[in-house]
Amino acid sequence: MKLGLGLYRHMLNDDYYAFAVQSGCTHVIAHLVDYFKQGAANPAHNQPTGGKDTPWGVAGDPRHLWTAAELTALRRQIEAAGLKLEAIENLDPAYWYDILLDGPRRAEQMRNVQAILRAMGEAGIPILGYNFSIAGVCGRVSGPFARGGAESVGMDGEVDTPIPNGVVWNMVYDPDAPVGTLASITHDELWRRLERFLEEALPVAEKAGVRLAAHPDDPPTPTMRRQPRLVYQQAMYQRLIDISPSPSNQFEFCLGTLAEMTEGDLYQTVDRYSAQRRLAYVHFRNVSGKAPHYHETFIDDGEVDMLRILYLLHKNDFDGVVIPDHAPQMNCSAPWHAGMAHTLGFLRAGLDAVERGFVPAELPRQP
Ligand SMILES: [Mn+2]
Repeated sequence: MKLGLGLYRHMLNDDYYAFAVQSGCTHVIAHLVDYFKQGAANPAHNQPTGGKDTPWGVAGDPRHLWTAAELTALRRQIEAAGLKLEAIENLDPAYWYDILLDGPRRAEQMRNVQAILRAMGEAGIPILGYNFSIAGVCGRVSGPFARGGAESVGMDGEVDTPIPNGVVWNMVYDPDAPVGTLASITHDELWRRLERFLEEALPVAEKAGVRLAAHPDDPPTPTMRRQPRLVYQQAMYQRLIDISPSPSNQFEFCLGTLAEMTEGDLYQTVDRYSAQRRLAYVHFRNVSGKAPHYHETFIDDGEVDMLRILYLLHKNDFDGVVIPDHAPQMNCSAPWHAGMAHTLGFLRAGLDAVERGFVPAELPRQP
């Protein structure tokens, strides 16, 4: 297993690369979507939070797709700093909103996704993380929920406010959309849209040598803002993977999100999917509680035994990248860095432990 750091777009520079190397990382996961553009309730020194039903920010320029030249330059810049670029995390909603919404520009936007997959292959970037979601990551509140009053995010109940026209994936893709809200669709319709997306994207991804990695719904409630969620229980990941046996059909395996789900045994789930060799990379985050009442915690402080998770991944020969997902903000002049350094230190020690043969004392666990 390899240790990496996820960097938001405004963090893709030498200072953050040096911070990653200093923390023991060898890999970077890069976000190219600017989640923070014009976001009223979305400070850039934290994970994108937004408000409970206030979008993160404004999506990018649909006419400017990420090019092979830009992606190659990014990979070289990261390599010059002594790191490897493992994945691009998330598609800009501007590129694919009508794939999520089954709108009039769907065909054109599938060509966008295919062009990006080819560009990534050309640039030598092996994974594209995506989140097939209409509401996106929203419905959360921020507060001093983590140990010692550290600011973190969580949920304090279902969020049912409809999504305004022009918003999808919790970003504004059309600021001039007519007044009104998005009509609800069924779970079956959302799965149909995903299947169609994968049918058209996977052959291109496979040919380009790129793996598509699906993030589960965060937070994992059956519906969010009157729209269905796709993977909101641990067992539902199986349905996604059963859509296609393509080696490019993989998971962006988010432990925090999986732990927020109301059904399933997370240790069995990690064992099951890692044994199927479907994990592209893993988000490490701990939580307390279940959706829709949970909060994010420090990595060593939630309900999940993270050393046991590392043990299971190692047992199943997972050799991909693990990264901190989100961490609580620590009280100092660099709250994001401190939270990440704490998580990375924990993971570095945990990885060393399992590679040296550590087995959790409670295994096999007695009922
Ligand atoms: Mn995640």
